[in-house]
Amino acid sequence: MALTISLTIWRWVERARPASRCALTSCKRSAHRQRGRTEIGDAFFSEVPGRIAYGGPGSSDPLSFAVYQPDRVVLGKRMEDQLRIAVCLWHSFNWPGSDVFGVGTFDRPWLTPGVDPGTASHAKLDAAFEFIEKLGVPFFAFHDRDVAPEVRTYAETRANLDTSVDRIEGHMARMGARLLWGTANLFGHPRYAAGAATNPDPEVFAYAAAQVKTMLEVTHRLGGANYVLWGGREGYETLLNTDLAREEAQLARFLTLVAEHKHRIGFTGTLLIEPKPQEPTKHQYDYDVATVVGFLQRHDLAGEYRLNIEANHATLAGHSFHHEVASAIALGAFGSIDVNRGDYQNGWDTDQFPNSVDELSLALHEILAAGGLTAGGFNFDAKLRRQSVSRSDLFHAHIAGIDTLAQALLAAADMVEHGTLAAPREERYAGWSGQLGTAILSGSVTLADLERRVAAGGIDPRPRSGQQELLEGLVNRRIWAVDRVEGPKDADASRAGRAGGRRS
Ligand code: XLS
Ligand code: CA
Ligand code: CA
Repeated sequence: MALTISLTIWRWVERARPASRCALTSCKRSAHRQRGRTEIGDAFFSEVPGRIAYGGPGSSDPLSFAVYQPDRVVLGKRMEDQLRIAVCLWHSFNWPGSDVFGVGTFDRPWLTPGVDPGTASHAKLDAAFEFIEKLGVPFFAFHDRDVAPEVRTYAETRANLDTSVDRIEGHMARMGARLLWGTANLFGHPRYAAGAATNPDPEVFAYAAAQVKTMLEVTHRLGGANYVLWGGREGYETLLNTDLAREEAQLARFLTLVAEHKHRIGFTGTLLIEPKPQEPTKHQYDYDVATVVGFLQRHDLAGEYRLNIEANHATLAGHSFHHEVASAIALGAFGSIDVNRGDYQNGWDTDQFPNSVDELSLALHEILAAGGLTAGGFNFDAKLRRQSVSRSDLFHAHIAGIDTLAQALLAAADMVEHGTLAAPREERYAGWSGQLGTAILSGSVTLADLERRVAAGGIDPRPRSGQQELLEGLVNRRIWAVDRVEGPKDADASRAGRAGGRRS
């Protein structure tokens, strides 16, 4: 019985191997190429025969984009370059669909216990890159353990990681995919139960340092645009056993070492910290944007790190996503986005795919108004619901999320072009450009000076409307007015597009 199961798995894994390993598959692949890249490989997602193309809002084909057009120019940049979309390898390929009450529900053969780790990791990577290529987005992101789960020794795990990175490099070269960010998993293994850098045991700090050094170098080797540090278990379960001052100093030391190593190896990507207020620990030190920026400034690290803001983490912190993005921009620390959503009813980190144009439009408006993304992107750190067990569900989730993002981009660009919020904001603060405002800000007046002016009767301010409802209405008008359609408008465009789908 056990033998039958492992043989079935082995056969599946063999089928999932890339074309270059099998003469027959190679022949099929070149035939596909000759047919205009209608079909990509024959591996895992065979239900989706080719690249997802733009079908327009009228298309009845759910495997087409209704809004996202990589080449459509929005505020002077291609949509693809404005959004810099990434697929994450952990939720989509390394999570079986388990929860605290039940086992995995998804069809992810490489996660089946007993499969040789190397073979499983290769099958996983091949499926992941097949997905990314068919979805047609430019970036991906991964943790070390997504592609090389821990085995018996550090050396063996490291060797497996190197083999996986070779394979990733091959896929990147083959299809032009790019790494938005790399990161190290410093939270899954039991050694990290009490944190990594903030652990009471310096040996755990050292182990975490080894992992980050390795992944920083891997990210550098793969040309990654950023490196992310999410404070996995950097926090506490109870203050009864916790020395807050020590743990803050340890975390600062760790982040300083990381920044030093970045410069030592010549990595030019951006170091990003990802705030989250709780989960898995009761209290996480990187609570929210303001907390992290304060920490960085206290330890003279503000010039080294920016922030990766996740929508669901913002809501867990009791903020809106809009607030966290606007705060990071205002504090000069904005870096990148993990795009997803939570559930307002339960307060968990549900990591659902985004579906609200209204919410994303406001965050995107802040980003565009500040000049748009540079090294950052929109990483789909989002996961399917456990009942979404079809392979095609992963496509439907990403397509719907990407279209939401694209529609929000159009609305945000429209607001920037119309000065919908910039003009009223400027008018609201106009007094600060006048004689009194500039005198206060330049430090040329004292409290006593100001009191004298008020007492002399020269200053008698009247309340003015904040115009909130007016602005809410104006924002909605821009969201409703935006033109989703450019280029082919009929439903058949999706099929035509798929037949000749280009990689952009
Ligand atoms: C978990 C975080 C994590 C980071 C990467 O809540 O979102 O997935 O993005 O380690
Ligand atoms: Ca995240
Ligand atoms: Ca999350």
